[in-house]
Amino acid sequence: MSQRQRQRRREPKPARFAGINSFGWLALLATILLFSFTYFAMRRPSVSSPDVRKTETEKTQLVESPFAPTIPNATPVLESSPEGMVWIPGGEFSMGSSSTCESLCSLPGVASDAQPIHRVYVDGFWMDATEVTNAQFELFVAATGYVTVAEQTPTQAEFPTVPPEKLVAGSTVFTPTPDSVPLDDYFQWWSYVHGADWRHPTGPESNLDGRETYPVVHIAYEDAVAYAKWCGKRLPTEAEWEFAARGGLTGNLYAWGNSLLMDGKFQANIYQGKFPVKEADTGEDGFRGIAPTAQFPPNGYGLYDVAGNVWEWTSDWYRPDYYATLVAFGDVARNPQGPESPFDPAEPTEKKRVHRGGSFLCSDQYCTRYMVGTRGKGEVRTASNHVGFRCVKER
Ligand SMILES: [Ca+2]
Ligand SMILES: [Ca+2]
Repeated sequence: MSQRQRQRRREPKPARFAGINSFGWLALLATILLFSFTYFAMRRPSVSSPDVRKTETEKTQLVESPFAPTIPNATPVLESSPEGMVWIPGGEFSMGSSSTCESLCSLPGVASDAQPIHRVYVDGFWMDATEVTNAQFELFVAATGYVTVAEQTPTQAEFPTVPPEKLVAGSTVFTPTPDSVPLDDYFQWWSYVHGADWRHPTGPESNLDGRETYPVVHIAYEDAVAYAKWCGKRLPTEAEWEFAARGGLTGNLYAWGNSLLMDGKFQANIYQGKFPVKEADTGEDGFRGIAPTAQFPPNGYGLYDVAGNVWEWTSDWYRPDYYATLVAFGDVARNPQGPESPFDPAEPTEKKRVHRGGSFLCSDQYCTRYMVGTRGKGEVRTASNHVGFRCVKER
């Protein structure tokens, strides 16, 4: 190879590019840009459409969610609220729970009575901001001399098969077990205690000292109705209760959102630890057992303890198929009052009304019915130390 040949190899080879002038460069650049734009436009959806910005999971949830938005009434409140009550505007909402968690109360299909999700309208009303307290119930009893069901001696007519010596006044009290037990039989941790009543929440040796602001318990349905009537109030329907408990939000698992904890903190008095073992409630939420009212943040309407602390009576008879009945009628159910008569297939002879909200004994281990759309039930003359109530008042 000659010196000239070697020199030519080291020199650049401009000949292959020499024909591209500045116009050519621009054209090439434009082609690259056009190709890139077309390529990415085909791969990525336009950001101008909110729907396609959702992830696939979010889109699935949107399609599958049976909850349509809550539409509160816009009617302003002109008057101030009665003492201790807050205004619930009423409106249209989707009612029920889509939870398919079979561990609810360890009973298969127990959440299915809160389905299908259905559309409901309720008028506005005032609601007690808290569960009715011992101090409030004391005022009622002092004024009227009222005697609760738990304080009355049961009659042989009411309980024909019970031996006469066992017909004693009392109520049902949570009695923790010494050791772990299968969670399929609640008789293991509930006892009928002679002398248990609202003044003696855990039995005759207990009292209300220092418990003025605790929710009143051992209240049968007729006791709650009597108190409400004396106050010029009434019990909420189940639909009113759920509309209020949702606090204006749509389709959430809990009254405050979709996470049990908010900023790492519990939002309700429920149960942590091994249920129902003695001294196993760790009180991680701040309370072992029942708590005074209003110890956790209120929901969007200013209601305290709509989840947990004590179950609350509503005025609806209980039937597991009631929501399906409403759906069959079609359209929006307006101010539903519950079924005409009660029926619980699990205990067909007992007359039960709906309980809502769960209690200090509910946990993810046993009973997660502090979830806002789920339902409870109770025989109307049966009281216990984890069931109370709150009232509503019409405008
Ligand atoms: Ca607790
Ligand atoms: Ca409650």
